[in-house]
Amino acid sequence: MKALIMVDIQNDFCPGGSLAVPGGDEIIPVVNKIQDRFELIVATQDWHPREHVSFASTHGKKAGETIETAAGTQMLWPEHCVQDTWGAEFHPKLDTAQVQLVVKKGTEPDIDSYSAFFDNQKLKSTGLDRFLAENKVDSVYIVGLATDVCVKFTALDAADLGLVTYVIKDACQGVDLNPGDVDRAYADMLTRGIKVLSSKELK
Ligand code: VGL
Ligand code: ZN
Repeated sequence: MKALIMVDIQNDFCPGGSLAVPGGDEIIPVVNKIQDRFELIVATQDWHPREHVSFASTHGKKAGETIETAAGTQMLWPEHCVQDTWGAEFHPKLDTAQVQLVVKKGTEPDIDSYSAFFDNQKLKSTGLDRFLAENKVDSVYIVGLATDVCVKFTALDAADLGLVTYVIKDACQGVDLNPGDVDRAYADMLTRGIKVLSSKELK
């Protein structure tokens, strides 16, 4: 069975949001269009408590600065995807009617979670691995925001879990905080055996 994983297609990652990915909303028609090729659809939400460790404001620092944590170097971001706020909601144009599981991640105050599977220290699972196993999913198709952050880490963990992993390039958009981050993300993914394809190549 193959599953579609829609990563963090939330208001804060789209134009008008606090951590807007340029053109983030432009992937939504593509994502909506391909949904009918999948029997199982999962969506993730970045879902942070106030004063989350990943927020620059929590540390009196500026976005783009870093701090050291138990999970390694933590990039600091503007406040985003705060639980139960508009910014954390799915983008209103995203079709969520067929979503069978919503995975909320980054919910612990002191640890960030870029991947849909595990926190950045790999201490806790979100339960997505078990859900996919229970549903006999052997391949996953990943789309969403942002290519060089949560899409990448979700894809790398999926591949590590032994799932055949695809990333649909025209259904992802990156932050590119440092120019070249998106290209490097695709290079890392390809090196790990992840397949990158266009939505037009979907069967
Ligand atoms: C993300 C930065 C911080 C993402 C989440 O969804 O790619 N990026 N939190
Ligand atoms: Zn976040």
